[in-house]
Amino acid sequence: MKLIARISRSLSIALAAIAIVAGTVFLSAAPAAAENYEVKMGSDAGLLVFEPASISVKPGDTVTWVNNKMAPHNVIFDEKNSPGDKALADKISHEQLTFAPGESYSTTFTDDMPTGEYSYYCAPHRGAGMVGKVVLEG
Ligand SMILES: [Cu+2]
Repeated sequence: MKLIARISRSLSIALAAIAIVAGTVFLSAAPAAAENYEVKMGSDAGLLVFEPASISVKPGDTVTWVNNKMAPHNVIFDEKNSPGDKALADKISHEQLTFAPGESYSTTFTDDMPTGEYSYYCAPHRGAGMVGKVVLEG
C-alpha cells in the first residue's frame, strides 16, 4: 500500500512537471500576434492628411504607409518630436518621395525603442498640416 502511494505521488509530480514544461513551450511558441497597421498618405477625398493621423502600436507591430492621393508624400520623423535620438529618427523615417498610388514603405516598432509619441510629417505638405503620430505603448 505504501509503495502504491509513493508511486502515485511521484507520478503526479511528473505529470505536474510535464504540464509546466508543456505550458512554457506553448507560451513561447505563441507570442502576442504582431499587427500591421496601414496609414494612407492622402485621404480618399483628396485631402493632404495621413489617415488615420494617429495610431497606437505595441513592440513588434509594423506601420505601413501607402501612397493614396495628392502625391508626392514621404514620412519624416525628427528627434525633437520623438523619443530617442537622431539616429533612431532617421532610421524609422522614409525620406524617399512616393509618386505612384499604392507605393508603400514600412517601419517596425521594436522593443528596444523607447515608448512614447513619435510625431512625423510629410516634407512637401508639412505646411498644409500633413502630420501624424505613432504612439508606441509598452
Ligand atoms: Cu504629402
